Amino acid sequence: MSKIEEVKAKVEIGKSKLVPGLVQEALDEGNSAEDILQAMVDSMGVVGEKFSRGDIFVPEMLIAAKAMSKGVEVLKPVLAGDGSSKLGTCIIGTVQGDLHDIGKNLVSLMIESAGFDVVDLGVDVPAAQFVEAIKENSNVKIVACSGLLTSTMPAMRETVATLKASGLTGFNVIVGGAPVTSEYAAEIGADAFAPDAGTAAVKAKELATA
Ligand code: B1M
Repeated sequence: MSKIEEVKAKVEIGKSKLVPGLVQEALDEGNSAEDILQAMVDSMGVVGEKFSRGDIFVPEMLIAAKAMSKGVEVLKPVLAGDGSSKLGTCIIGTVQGDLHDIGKNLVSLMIESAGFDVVDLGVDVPAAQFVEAIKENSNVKIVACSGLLTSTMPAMRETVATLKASGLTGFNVIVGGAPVTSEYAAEIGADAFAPDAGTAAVKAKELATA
């Protein structure tokens, strides 16, 4: 089994103590950070499928998520650019009712690498808190909303509506997360949709420099 396959297998079964070392070994073997990250994202896909089938339950999903987060920590310095060009501030959070943060954290990392100062509001963020954060921080150019559950898509809609109705200007809203589509993003009035963290960073840069 290759190192990268080992990473994938150990994330799936939530071996958070082993994963960081394996990720480092996979890097040392010459695998790219992007390929290792993709292997871990694939693991979470498998975990999700097992959960859907009823083969595993929430605690197993949680430990797999923890293992992936530990692996991402090792990749962070490799994935992150120097972030030297300053494009403004990005407020990011997972919408209200939703506790998933791995995708949001990756988006945060990539947007920071693209040159933004990132203010991460965490998970389960009410619409009003996004608005407050824009008021409390200077030069906010991007508000990034993540959501992983179909049941929290209405919260994403409410967040975008609240941001647009706030009277505040000078920023664009990017939305994303597994159940979100470009059609849905357009329907709820978001300025952009991104299917993955890398694209979110590209769109954020495009919007902030347009
Ligand atoms: Co959750 N969960 N979960 N879960 N969980 C899913 C999402 C699910 C698809 C699993 C399944 O059934 N197959 C399912 C949702 C079904 C649906 O709504 N359609 C589900 C469910 C049902 C639940 C609970 C309701 C389970 C329960 O309690 N019965 C519960 C809800 C809790 C809540 O949020 N209120 C729950 C809980 C959890 C844990 C807490 C145990 C844990 C999360 C831990 C954590 O995040 N710290 C967890 C996990 C780990 C998952 C799966 C297995 C993995 C998610 C993940 O991290 N993926 C997930 C199955 C799956 O995704 N296939 C599942 C890896 C990550 C890199 O991908 O977050 O999609 P993702 O991010 C991607 C893109 O979506 C995108 O970029 C990233 C890649 O570059 N992206 C953006 C994300 N945000 C973006 C924002 C952007 C742009 C792109 O712009 C701003």
